[in-house]
Amino acid sequence: MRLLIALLFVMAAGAARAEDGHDLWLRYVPAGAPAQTKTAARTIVAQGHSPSLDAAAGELRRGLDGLLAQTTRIADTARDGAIVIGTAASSPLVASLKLPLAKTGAEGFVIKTTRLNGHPVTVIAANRDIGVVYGVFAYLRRIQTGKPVTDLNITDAPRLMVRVLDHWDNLDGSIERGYAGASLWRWQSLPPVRDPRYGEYARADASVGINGAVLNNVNSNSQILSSAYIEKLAALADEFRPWGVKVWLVPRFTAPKDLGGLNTADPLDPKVRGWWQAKVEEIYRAIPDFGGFLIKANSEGVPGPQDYGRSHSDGANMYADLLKPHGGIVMYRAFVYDDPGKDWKWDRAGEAYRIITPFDGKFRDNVLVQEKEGPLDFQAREPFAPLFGAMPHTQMAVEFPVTKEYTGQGNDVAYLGSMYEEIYQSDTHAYGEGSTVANIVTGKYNRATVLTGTAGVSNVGNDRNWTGSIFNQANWYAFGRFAWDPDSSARSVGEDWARQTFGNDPAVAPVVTDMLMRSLPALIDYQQPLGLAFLDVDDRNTHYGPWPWYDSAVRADWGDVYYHRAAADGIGFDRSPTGYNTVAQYHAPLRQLWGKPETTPDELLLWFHHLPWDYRMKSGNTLWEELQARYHRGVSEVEALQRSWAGLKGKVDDARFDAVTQNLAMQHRNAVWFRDAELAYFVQFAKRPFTGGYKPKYPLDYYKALPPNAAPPD
Ligand code: GCW
Repeated sequence: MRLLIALLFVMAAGAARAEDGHDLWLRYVPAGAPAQTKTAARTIVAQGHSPSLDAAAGELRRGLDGLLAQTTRIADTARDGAIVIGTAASSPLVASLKLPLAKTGAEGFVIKTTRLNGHPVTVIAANRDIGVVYGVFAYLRRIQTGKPVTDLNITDAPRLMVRVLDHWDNLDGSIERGYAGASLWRWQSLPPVRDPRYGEYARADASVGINGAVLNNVNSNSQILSSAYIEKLAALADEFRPWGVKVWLVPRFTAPKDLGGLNTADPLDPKVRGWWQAKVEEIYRAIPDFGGFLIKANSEGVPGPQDYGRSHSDGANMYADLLKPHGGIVMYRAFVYDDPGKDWKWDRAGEAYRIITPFDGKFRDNVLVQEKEGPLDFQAREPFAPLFGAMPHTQMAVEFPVTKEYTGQGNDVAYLGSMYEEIYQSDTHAYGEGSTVANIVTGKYNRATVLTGTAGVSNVGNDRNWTGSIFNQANWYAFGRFAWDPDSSARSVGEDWARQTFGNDPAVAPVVTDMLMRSLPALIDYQQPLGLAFLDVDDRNTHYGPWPWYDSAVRADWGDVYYHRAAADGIGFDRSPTGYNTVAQYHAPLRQLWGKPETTPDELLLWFHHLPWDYRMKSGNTLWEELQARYHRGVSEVEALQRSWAGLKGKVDDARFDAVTQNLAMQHRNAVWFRDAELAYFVQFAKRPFTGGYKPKYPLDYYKALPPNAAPPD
């Protein structure tokens, strides 16, 4: 009876609290899995203390209390059903068990059901304290997702070492390409004021295995390296540390001039090196476990070594040498491209390959060369970047978008887990069949690999729900899960997110999972079908909404017309041997397959080819008909998402239900806007009738007159 009353109380409290998304996927409400209640423990045995071990014990207690509607106590002796957590060093009980910890490295863990002094127990153990934190999150995830917690024998460890979220946060609190409010970092009140969200943020990162945060924009400001800021960074590092999240920075190449008063920033100048050395030492005095530097240089106007006649490897290696004695790492971005026509051999999509491949094998062993997932710039769909298959002696890392600059921003449902899977599973053929991007970045082919990693461009801001919308949380979640295991499946990661976020109701989680899986293909269809790209660039640089007519950027390759090349003779960008031949950067057989329209998948057709409007597609449609069909499919898929979600009314709390309903209504308008404005524009060149009685809702001039940043028209 007492139990029943307690249960009812907890359930009522759960129902009454506002579901505003702030809890993310760490919603510890009764999991709706009665069998679990019988098996999970009421006692946590935690011997030894450290910030991470205490965080792990606290998290486990919070999780069990919430999920199982119980009161868990923390003890230091085992009893029946207890959960024993710790490392061999922290816990004599853990040390007394023969656990397969050898395979779990510095961050992995073991979860094992066993007996201890005659008592049946579950052990969550690791070599280091942070592994215990990850093990606890993995255990709680099992309960949250309705998986059994009996008879466990799990060993798990991350397959990439560096798993950072890259925040494009400016020091004035704004976020470049951020759609979830302002920066979480309140620079002015640091270090004395420790906003609780700093720790909450790091906890969420840890729950999906993210172990670093790059705190400032890649378009950086030297001030972050000033002594005043280093104190602030140290305060943040303190708040993150229990959760295993290291602080990283983007140094501005010209800081020795901007802050140090030197007259050069030449990386080979001893004075410049000396300045950086002192700075690095100052950082490590304040933050002994500082992660390292992530660097954008000589790209889009950001200064770099080439300004002093030095190379990318000169720049990267200067930092790498200075960080090395402290265990620090350099992530050097390959997102570099020059002015159009200057030295271009291929088009802009060929620039990273042209500029970076000469440096293969020239970077220090604490450098990761970080390339965006595709060769251009975070478009909803791109082929994988050919650089991944062209750097056999370099430790490569993928940079993924988590923020949705080109994929619906704060509003549209677009699950990027699908992109992460597609890219990681892409076969580069660089080392024979099966040379997937996942295999390359985990070091399968490069014997010299001592370092692996990935970076995701963060979508986190100070919005109550962290990411601007509920569904955008899934991308933060998926980035972490794929960083932990690049061979993850988008569907199963998505399903975990759905269950953790909305519960295990069989009428809800599968519907949400299905929505996730349909969402990115839908967005691609209504926004950039058949391999088109950059149809959303406008003169305010907002990247939301269709602006296919835009051709007045300061550089042609910063406009839309340059990319789609719609004209009387057809549409698409010719990267085949008859055009820019950028396809030659891919290994056989892709180079040959993608070099010809007949053997190029529809998804990438207009990425690699410029084709006549009457080109006959595999479907039997002409290109003009197929283009329309894709736009229509995109719109109807959004309608399907709306219907799926509407069916969850009453099964999902009202607040989150209403919020997502509104997102979908706007997404539908956005999809119609893209379809109608782009087809109204393209028909001028196609000069062929629309099919099936379709007509864009408004004339082209209406769309052209809309101000950038307009809400999608009704
Ligand atoms: O996609 C472009 C963005 C820029 C960004 C740049 C980069 C931070 O429009 O806002 O700059 O990529 O990745 O460096």
